[in-house]
Amino acid sequence: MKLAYSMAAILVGAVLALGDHAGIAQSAVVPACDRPSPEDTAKAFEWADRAAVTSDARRQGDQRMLWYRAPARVWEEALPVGNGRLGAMVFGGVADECLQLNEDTLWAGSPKDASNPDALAALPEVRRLLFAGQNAEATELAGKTMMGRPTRIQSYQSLGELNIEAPGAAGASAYVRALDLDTAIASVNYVAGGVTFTREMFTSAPAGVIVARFTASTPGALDLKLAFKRAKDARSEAVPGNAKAIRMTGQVNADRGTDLGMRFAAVLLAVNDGGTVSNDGGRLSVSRANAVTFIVAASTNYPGLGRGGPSASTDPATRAADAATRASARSYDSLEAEHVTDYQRFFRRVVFRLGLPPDIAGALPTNERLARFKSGRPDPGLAALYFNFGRYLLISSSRPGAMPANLQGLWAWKQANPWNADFHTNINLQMNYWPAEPAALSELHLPLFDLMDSLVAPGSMTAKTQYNARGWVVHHLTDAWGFSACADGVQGIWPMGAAWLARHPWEHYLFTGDRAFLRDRAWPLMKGAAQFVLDFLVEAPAGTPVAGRLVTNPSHSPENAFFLADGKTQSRFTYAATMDLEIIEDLLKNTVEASSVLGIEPEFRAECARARARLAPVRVSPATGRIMEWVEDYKEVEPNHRHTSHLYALHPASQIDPIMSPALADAARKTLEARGDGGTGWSLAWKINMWARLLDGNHAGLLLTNLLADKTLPNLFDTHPPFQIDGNFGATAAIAEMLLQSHARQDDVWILHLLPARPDAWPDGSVAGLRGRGGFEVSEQWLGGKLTEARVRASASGPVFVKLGAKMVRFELKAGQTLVLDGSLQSKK
Ligand code: FUC
Repeated sequence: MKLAYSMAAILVGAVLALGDHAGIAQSAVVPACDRPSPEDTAKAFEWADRAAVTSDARRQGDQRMLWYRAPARVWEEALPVGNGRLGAMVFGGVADECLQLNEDTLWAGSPKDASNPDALAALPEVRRLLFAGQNAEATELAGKTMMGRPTRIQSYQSLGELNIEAPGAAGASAYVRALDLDTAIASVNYVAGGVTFTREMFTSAPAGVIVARFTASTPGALDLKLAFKRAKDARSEAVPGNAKAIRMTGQVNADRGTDLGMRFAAVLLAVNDGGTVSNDGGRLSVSRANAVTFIVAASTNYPGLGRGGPSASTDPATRAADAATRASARSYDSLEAEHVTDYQRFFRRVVFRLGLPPDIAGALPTNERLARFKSGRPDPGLAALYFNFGRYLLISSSRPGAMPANLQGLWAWKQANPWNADFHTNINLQMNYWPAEPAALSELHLPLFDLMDSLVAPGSMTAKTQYNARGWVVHHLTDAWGFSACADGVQGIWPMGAAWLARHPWEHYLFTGDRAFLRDRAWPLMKGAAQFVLDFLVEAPAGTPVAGRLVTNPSHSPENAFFLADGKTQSRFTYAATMDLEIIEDLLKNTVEASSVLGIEPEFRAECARARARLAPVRVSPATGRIMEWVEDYKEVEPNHRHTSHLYALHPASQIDPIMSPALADAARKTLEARGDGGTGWSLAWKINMWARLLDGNHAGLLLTNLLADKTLPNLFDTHPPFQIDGNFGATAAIAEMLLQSHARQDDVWILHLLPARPDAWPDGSVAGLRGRGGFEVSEQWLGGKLTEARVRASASGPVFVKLGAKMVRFELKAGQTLVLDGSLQSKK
């Protein structure tokens, strides 16, 4: 068996020349996610059943259920529901239920070209100063000339709250609040005064509304009062002509009277079984009902990504009322059935369980389970729950046609949120989408591509104005309005956002084999991002460590700082930060390959290849044996800094790999060891992916333990702190990466690496439906630390390598065929 992959990178002394990887000709592959795989799903349910504890534990504490014995006291204990566009955080209060509401287009601000026209004239001098080691002078000049106008963006906003009073519910017992990840339904159950009360809440994507059903075991026992609330800019009122409806309407920044922003509306409509419903201005009262279904709809006059400012012709109140009225004409059962079917077509593609009975922890409420885990008691099922929750969150916050998942996904309770709940492009937005392909949620990647499409026009303007470059650029963050300039502080002069984002449509192609997508959507985005970097790269002058090679200037290693050679002066600003070179290497390699696959634009392909051959190399420090983060072996101001940017080549890219480039992988390991095992939630999540790529399951498992124990809120949201959803998504991708890897090829044939980084703490488990590059669907079962069965389903005919430990076997598969393997990689059929 050959251990070296054909695309091996070459290590020359301590210098990496990132190798020339032959282009592959992918045959037409049917998008994997469109195909249900009943056979594999059924198999996984069978495995799951064997591993289930008791029916009671499955119902309550299973790896697909979050549940609690008390209402949420704070937002971070509430449970999220969402349909990509509309979201709610369900608090579950007995006498005071609260649904905190979000609509994913509700942003403050408006579109403006923030490109700084002074930047271009200053650029040569900024570059000269940085090459000359005058970092402070360069920082000062760039700070004055290159920052966006304005420098700051405005925030994604909470829509408000729906408050529900339930008088007479005091003294409740048998309280259970839950979120069922298999149905995407949040529920509240309790007994008060001998009556059993139940609530079920979900956000339907097909109906476009939030649905809440309140029932009681005794007829006429429901007495409720409902009202919308928002801190400012809104008013609540009765809906004209409908006694069973109220609404809240408003406009962002209405209290300022200037810089008026988006208009928004939320409508609540009640459908009661028995009793009466009335409204008193903005308050809805339900009296003596047997059951009642509430429909909440919301809308804004956001015109869509890249379509300019708020639309004057859209009336959000009418739109919301129409959606609510349509849904209210349907029975609760039909809305629920439609919602569950819609949701499960995504969720049930992957079934993942860890552990065998008796799973004591699985029967505990989620907060108690988390506390038990924090105290050091093992609970592998918690990792499976976290993975399942991560998939739930992506299905709930990123649907085709909606906005992409932001820093908080969809759920944000303030009008000015931490980091504006924006789209940060120096790690966070990309991390949100890491699970999309491997965790079989490929279509949910599409909102990211919509955002990228919408950034091409403003990003091209910024590229031209600030750098006189072709293509499109995005710096370290963006918003709903196409912001592409430099934000916040000088760390915002980081023109690599588009170049990093461009690997996402390429990955979408690699997983799905969708050539039409590659040609029509991925290629223009990749080409534009590549054009920008080609024009931005400059030759490092004589006297620099990489003289004669192409480098970026100015440059940052997000958002880290170093000491200059004097050991005292701090700087962040530099040239040729390693991450830039790795991003560009990856982008140019992928662009060359994409143009070969499509058979188009040979001149541009050659231009990319020429630049790629001249790129400054990634280097290993002779002093520390680590991957150098900057062009010189600077000492870090904060050695445990949260960003591990200079290991981009290890993950998300794959130029560093323990098999194809062992020396570099060793340097990456030393780098990770020096960074330490702590960090913000997302930082831990990134490092778990990296340890998985280093095939070190136990170290990956250790960091996952740290994430669950230290950076996980009671509702399983990841915390930076505060709450930031990237860690949820990053760790979900990392768990997939621990179970299956597919980034490597040998002789242009994909390698499916089974259980590449399984920690010892996960001796038993099963996963069905993970996806591998090349259009494969993979299921695995293992017991006592040994693979017992694997199934590989191909979406196109052709060869594949399957690897387990040191063994690798080549198989020829036909489209639609499922290969069933035993624990020695022998075909069972
Ligand atoms: C990046 C990180 C911060 C934070 C912010 C939203 O810039 O460096 O830690 O996560 O994004």
